[in-house]
Amino acid sequence: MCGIVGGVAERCVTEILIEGLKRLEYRGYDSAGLALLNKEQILRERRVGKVANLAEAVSEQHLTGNIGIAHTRWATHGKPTENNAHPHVSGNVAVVHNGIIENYQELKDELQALGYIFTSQTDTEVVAHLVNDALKQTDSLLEAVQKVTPRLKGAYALGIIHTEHADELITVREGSPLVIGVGIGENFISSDQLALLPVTNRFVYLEEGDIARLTRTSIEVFVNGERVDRPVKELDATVSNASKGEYKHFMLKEIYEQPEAIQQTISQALNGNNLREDFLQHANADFNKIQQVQIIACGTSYHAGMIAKYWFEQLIGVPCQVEIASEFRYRTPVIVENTLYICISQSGETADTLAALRETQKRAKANNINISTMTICNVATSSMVRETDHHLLTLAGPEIGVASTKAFTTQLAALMLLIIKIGQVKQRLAAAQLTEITEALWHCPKVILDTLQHNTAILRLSALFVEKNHCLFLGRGTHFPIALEGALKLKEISYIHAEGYAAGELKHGPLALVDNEMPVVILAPNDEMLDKLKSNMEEVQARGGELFVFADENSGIQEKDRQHVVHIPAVNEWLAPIVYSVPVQLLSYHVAVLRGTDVDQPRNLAKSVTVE
Ligand code: HGA
Repeated sequence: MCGIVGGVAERCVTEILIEGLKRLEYRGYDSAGLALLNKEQILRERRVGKVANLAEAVSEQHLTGNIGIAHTRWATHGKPTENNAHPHVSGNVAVVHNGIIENYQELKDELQALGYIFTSQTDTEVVAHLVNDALKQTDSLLEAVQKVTPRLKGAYALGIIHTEHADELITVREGSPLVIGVGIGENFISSDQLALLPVTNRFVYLEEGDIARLTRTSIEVFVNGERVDRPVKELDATVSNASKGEYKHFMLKEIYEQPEAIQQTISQALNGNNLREDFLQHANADFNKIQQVQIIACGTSYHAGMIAKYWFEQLIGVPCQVEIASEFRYRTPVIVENTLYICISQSGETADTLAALRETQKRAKANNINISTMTICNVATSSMVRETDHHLLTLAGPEIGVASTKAFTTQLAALMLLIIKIGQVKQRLAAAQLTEITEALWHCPKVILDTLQHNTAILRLSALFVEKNHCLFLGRGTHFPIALEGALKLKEISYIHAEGYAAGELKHGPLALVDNEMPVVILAPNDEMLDKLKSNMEEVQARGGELFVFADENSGIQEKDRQHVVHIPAVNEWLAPIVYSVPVQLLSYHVAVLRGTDVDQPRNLAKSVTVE
């Protein structure tokens, strides 16, 4: 999604802004731009494509300034062109914006009637003109912005500068993430703190509705015109700067980081084969009360939720529903007393999931219904963590590749820890089962390491996908969501059309697609569904389909004509979906590299989907 970086300093901020934008590149974008104030002039440069193009233009023209705003755009309104790239300028005002102004057309009509000329098709440009217009009534840039924001419908984060206020930067957070980076004699803004780590590790996390005025030496935050205090938080120095190290792509690095990420995630909860006493301790009373679980998530996180549904119901007998957030938030679902609502999101900022959470909380409150809310995410400072009763962090470290890998497998580990916890609080988990699962959790990083040893075999198989246009992924039980996840990974980064199916559904439709051009990926752990899965494999082979099977080493499934097999080390049945995620990630990765796509920033996609 779009990124914002801005700064007000004594030194020139050009390099800081460009470096910040580079750090936001992983989120996906289509164009970039910046505006600097210099001698009461706005110096603006915008380019379609990579930040490197912008950096080149900026350095050729020696653009300097000690206050500026910059942006990577992921178009929602208007094509990815230079004219549509941010910052947008009106008179002496320059604006960058993340999010969507839903009532922009109405505002645009009004502004055009007043004589304002629009030079882009974006929704954002109305903000620049509105602030410019409001400055006819006041000399204060802050007041002008405060006048404008009540007129904007939708979700937005803004950075605004003005030539006649050459020492201040105004920022707004309303439904789209925005943090302030606190420096010494300089202050910054960004939509993601990662962008500001080279200049500070001290942050002010704005809340929805906050408007802030930054100068070099001061930060003032306002809500409805009143000054409010927002604490400065120091970030743990271990939040590492993102670099690819020895790996060609972030995605590959993140695939290989999974054993450690899972180990970290487990370590926060387990002491040997027991749960740590302090693990989610403050949630005990709520967990005791809950009668059912509703998971809300999008994309890969939704697949993690689907697997958790099997676990919640089979392991501890707690009914569990899972729903895509963009559907849940708009369908007025019945809010049921004593339900635990779990939001799963890598960033903790996913717009649809956050909106679904807020809607649920609002309706529960209005109707006096007792519910609990919980977040599973990878960012301790995220909005979801702040806005739910409880949270459980995946300790995966920053995930930069757009296609989620380690965030997904650590979400699964976290969900299993949560299920153990709820099972224990509600006395639904036998001691023997607790030991079986905790032992298997500790063993999981090693099984993943052993699975990663098959990388070369998987690379060899991936060459057979390069020319294909379609692909099916099949699995049963907890491996049905892994089939969906495998298909999602393949389409996201290799652009091959792929579908995931529950293998039992094959004969109800997708079998019609199978011919000798159709690769079919099978997930075959050694579980009670194995024999049924073998029958489904026969059905595919009988129609000429080519099988690519990730099979348990003890499954009895062997290589034969048009049946390629990679044997996966034996793994506890409950945790098998975590391990079987790895070969499908590697397969998608290698196919994408062979097809020459932009693996870490696939076309049209973005990390941390902060617009609806
Ligand atoms: N609506 C604006 C900004 C889009 C955005 O925030 N994307 O993540 C535009 O289209 O320029």
